[in-house]
Amino acid sequence: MSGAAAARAGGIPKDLPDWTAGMGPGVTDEPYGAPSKFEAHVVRRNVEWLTASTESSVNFTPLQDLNGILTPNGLFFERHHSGRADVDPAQHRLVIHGMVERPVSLTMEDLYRLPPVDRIAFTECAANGGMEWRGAQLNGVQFVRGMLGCAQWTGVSVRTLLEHTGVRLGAKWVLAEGADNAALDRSIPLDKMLDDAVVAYAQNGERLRPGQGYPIRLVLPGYEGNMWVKWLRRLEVGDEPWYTRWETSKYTDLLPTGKAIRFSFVQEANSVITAPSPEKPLNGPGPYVIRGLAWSGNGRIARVDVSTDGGKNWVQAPLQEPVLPKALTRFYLPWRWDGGSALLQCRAIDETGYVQPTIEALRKVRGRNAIYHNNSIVTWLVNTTGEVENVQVA
Ligand SMILES: Nc1nc2c(c(=O)[nH]1)N[C@H]1C(S)=C(S)[C@@H](COP(=O)(O)O)O[C@H]1N2
Ligand SMILES: [Mo]
Repeated sequence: MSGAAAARAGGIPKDLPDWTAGMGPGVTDEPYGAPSKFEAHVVRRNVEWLTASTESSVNFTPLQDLNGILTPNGLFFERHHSGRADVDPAQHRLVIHGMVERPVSLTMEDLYRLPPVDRIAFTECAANGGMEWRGAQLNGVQFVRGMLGCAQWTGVSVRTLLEHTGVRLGAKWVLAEGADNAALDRSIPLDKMLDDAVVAYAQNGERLRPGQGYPIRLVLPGYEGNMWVKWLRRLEVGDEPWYTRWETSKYTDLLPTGKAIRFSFVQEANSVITAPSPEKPLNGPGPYVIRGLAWSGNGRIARVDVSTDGGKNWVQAPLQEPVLPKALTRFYLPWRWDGGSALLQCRAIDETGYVQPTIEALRKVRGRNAIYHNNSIVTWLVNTTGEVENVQVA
């Protein structure tokens, strides 16, 4: 349509708006760009009552407002145990020692001179969804599944680093330790480290943000976020796990019997509808698109099913390319809302054949007092007003 035709059709306002009537700022006012002011509501949020302090806390990614599979760096959720460390890369070192032939202390410059890899992978806190074990509690996709982000990570593969140092016979585990005040440390199987682990210095094209571990963090595709040590300063190779305080007190999955699951590193298949959602209500009957995300720490998403009647009937949702292993995957399903109430659900099936469970099925195994690894099906109740509510159905 031409401008004049659009104006006749009522498409252009009679009074020229400011942005058309005059010139905008030039190219020097904003050396590092920021989103439009009209997008000011798209921010990370925390839940005040969840943690005693904001230093040992979490903020959540606004999944409801994002598109595609990559999370903008400024909106990537943050989970810190002693606040966000502000590390000077010139002073920072990565020490690799223990059962290696040639221990090293690497500068950031040393790392940058090694051949890099780029890997797209999701990061998910093991506590994602953890507030929902006893019942639906938080009304929003941001809070129900927002301890989640996905980025293209660039850095040096741990395999390259360990080829450099050599690994002694009998080595089986690697301890990774952070330089923040929490000095978070976790034991990681050597096989995983040699498979696809990365010491990353960049995220989505730019250097890591301080909140994501600047200048370097460990990337462990498919594994729980806690093991992705930020502000990484040390890798120690050994023959057994260390059972650090993070492994024995926190980040342990307790069963109703009182026993603990010994190792539960992988984030199993999960999915959520990002719209319609509590933050994205419906505005009158008619055509909509059900938008969602699916992911699995065990590989690629093979299929996503969507239900509008609380899991009685399912239809397969088309997956949007790219469908990458251990990365967020998009699905879009056109849907006509008739104005009646509906129970929206999605469930992910990954390439291992694993099917995302219902909350009831998961509770049978894990009880109601579990904290971590709640990857159960999320249910949104669409009311006849178009409002959407987080509920759980048996
Ligand atoms: N050094 C250090 N690394 C850390 C943490 C921390 O507190 N200190 N938090 C961990 C937890 S629990 C999670 S879920 C992820 C979160 O990564 P993000 O903040 O980049 O989203 O970082 C992990 N790495
Ligand atoms: Mo976490």
